[in-house]
Amino acid sequence: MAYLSDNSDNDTVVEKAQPKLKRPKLYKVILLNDDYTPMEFVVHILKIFFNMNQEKATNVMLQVHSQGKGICGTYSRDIAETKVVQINNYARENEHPLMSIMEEV
Ligand code: TYC
Repeated sequence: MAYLSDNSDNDTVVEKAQPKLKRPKLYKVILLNDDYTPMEFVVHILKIFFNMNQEKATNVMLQVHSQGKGICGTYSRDIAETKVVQINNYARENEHPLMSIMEEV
């Protein structure tokens, strides 16, 4: 959009207004530690839901294990919500208490 700015000297000045586009919010998908889920199952989750290789998945799993939680990735709201639901359902189907949550970046 364009508009005429104040012009005390009567010159016509056309300026561009800033386009009013807001960046979509981003959400971290976070894995929480627990005492029962086997380490190999957590590594498996990180590989299938976040496309991590063995080394990366192992590092993230150990970070969650030692720090209590860890970031798996950052996504739009819809993608983050879907991942959290799928991970929590998959863990439950396999009878593990593993939990993921999402947090706004
Ligand atoms: N603490 C678990 C164990 O000792 C392993 C684990 C890691 C569980 C990460 C959950 O998100 C998790 N078997």
